[in-house]
Amino acid sequence: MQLLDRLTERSSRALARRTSRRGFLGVLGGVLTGTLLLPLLPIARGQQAQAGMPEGGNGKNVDDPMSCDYWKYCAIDGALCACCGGTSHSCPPGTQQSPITWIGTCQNPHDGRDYMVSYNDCCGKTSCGNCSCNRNEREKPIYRLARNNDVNWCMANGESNYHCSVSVVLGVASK
Ligand code: ABN
Repeated sequence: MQLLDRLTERSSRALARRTSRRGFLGVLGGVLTGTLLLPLLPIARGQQAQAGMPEGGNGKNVDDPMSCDYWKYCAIDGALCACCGGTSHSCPPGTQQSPITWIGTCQNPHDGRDYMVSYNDCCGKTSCGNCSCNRNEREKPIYRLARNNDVNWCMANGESNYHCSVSVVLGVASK
């Protein structure tokens, strides 16, 4: 037998003596489970945040309507309509704006003034799911309904499916 063959056989037999089938299956199971669970770890969500679509804003893209950091979104909770075929203040085609809303007050970083903002839900299509954004500045508990953002305002619409949320500036808040 060739030298290489003998060396390979000897090292394979030595490896087989040192390891058991059960041990090998245990390690293999651990590796497979770890691989499956990896996407669920917080690392994945952290990367999404760096891509400009955080769950809550981080103050970096205050002028970008497709970013949760956009200044008008300071009290929004939902999918941004700007990422769903609409704009920051208009619903995507095929959806209807909810007539009842929740109201927030956001400070415009460019002029330092406070603006009243209406957060309307867009209704009539299944959830868009893009650019999910949850910011809660000056939000009030649910018993102050019009100041709480965790409500499906499509409930008053004929078609109560929630699709996404817009933010409409109503005016400057007076001091
Ligand atoms: N107003 C946004 C929203 C819709 C459905 C459920 C919770 C929050």
